[in-house]
Amino acid sequence: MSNVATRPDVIEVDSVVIGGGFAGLYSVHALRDNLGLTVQAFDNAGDVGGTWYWNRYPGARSDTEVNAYCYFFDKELYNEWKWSERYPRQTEILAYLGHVADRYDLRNHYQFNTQIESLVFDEKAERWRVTTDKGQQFSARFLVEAVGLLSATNVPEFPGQEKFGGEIYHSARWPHEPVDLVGKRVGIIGTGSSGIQLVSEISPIAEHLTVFQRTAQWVVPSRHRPIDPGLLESIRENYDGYHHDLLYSTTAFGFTESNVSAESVDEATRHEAFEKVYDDGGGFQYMFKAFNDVGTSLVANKAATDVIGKHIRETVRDPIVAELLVPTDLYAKRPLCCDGYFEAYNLPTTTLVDVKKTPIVEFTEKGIRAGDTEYELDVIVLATGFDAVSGNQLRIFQQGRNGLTLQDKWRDRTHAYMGTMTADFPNMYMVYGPMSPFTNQPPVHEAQVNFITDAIRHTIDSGAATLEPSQKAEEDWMELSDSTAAATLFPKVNSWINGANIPGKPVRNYFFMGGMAAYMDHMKADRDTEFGERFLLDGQPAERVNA
Ligand code: NA7
Repeated sequence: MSNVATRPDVIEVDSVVIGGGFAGLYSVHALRDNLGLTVQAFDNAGDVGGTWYWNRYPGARSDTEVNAYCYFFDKELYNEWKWSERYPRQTEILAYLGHVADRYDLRNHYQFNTQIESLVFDEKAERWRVTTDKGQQFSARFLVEAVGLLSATNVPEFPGQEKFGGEIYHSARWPHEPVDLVGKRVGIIGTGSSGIQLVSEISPIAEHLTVFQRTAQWVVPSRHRPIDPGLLESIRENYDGYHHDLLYSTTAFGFTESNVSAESVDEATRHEAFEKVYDDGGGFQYMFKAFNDVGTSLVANKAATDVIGKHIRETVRDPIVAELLVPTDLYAKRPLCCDGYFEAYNLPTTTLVDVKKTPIVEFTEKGIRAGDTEYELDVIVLATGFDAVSGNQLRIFQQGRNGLTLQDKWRDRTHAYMGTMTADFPNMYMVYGPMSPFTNQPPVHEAQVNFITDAIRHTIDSGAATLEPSQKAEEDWMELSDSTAAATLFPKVNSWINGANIPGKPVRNYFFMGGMAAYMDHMKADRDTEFGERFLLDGQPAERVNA
């Protein structure tokens, strides 16, 4: 399966790719087939799949409609793979990524079960020295870090954790062997995307489910259903047009986004429009399909949450529980959807614990003590999320020019150009690094890998050894990204989007919130100027090198 290096010395390759998810697999394909480079790829998982390799928890599925949650680089692939549901389960997405790895012969490039420990730029050789946890050393001219937006797990330590006599699992490190939860007393900590899917799936089978909620979430139904064959047919007929429209939208979710402001219509019209998208299901759809200003206008945001709040109160029979489930903050986190989530609280076997009022004091031998009450449990599930965006990158020691480490450079905040590069780290590329557009993932991964491929091709064609963004380009991109984020309501709410979920992490903007279409235009501008204005070749302004 892998080409594990057996020689003790340094192995020279053209490029190293880190990650075997959507982004990594396509990176290997593009570097090898579009640029003709030799590629050594790594993943710390046992196989391809990225986030879908790890997130095997009960109920795990994509909450993006699958017609936009897939690759587009090969129309034949798009047409031949048959998805079964509007929002596919983890098993189906993992099978798809396995199919892609086989179809394009990508697995052979990977060395699995391997953690990259350090990436050090050798300024003399103008190459990256890559060290693995197996003690191997590789030397590569180009690096592509496709390490995942939501991959480094957040595992809070609760007092007494070691005393607990039952099983503890993190949602994103779920075992490969079946975990039997039937008839068990299960506790779930966390009510983000993972937690709500777990609640919905586990509540009917557990003897008792106790949900430890710190912050309530605005959740709308997903409305799972088979894929509309008419939709797929229409995409097939207009494949390029559909893909173009997907990329030239705000969120790249593949549905028609509204261009109407909620503020421009009366209250009844607003209400009716939100009810309609609520009925059709989908989190991003709810936020972007009815109106274009839910994420930016307090009026629109309030109208959106009034409708969700009404539905929570109608669904949950116990009014005290219902009130606990209605959030008090703005609707400005990653929008969530899940079928059957609020209904789970009507089961006599589900208990909701508000850990803001009665904090988790400790894990005991028998369960969890929150406030004065001990909840007896057989299994505890930590659905506590991720050190998002920069977490996985910063877990690898990385050193660019002049001994500058990424750990130092990003200490106060992440600095990056277009989510794909960072100044002083030549020939180092990231897929969905910091300051990427806040969108559906697979389409932006492909677009970024194509951009990276063009940048590498330009470097090679120029006869230069290295390319990197200038400090000025990076500062400008940071400023632009910050201004797009400041125009939204997202900075006003704590979540992984702004780093607030991880103690000690800088609470800053980590995204370009200007939309996918604007992002595409920025990539085009760099291509049109042949990576001239905002880049350094061999450490010099590109215009000077080209002259
Ligand atoms: P999220 O969305 O970050 O949710 C994590 C949840 O865990 C959230 O409800 C947190 O409460 C809760 N949490 C975290 N730490 C604690 C502690 N110490 N005590 C109690 N509760 C805690 O992660 P997910 O895995 O659900 O989803 C992440 C993304 O993956 C998702 O948005 C999709 O894009 C895919 P809090 O809200 O911080 O009060």
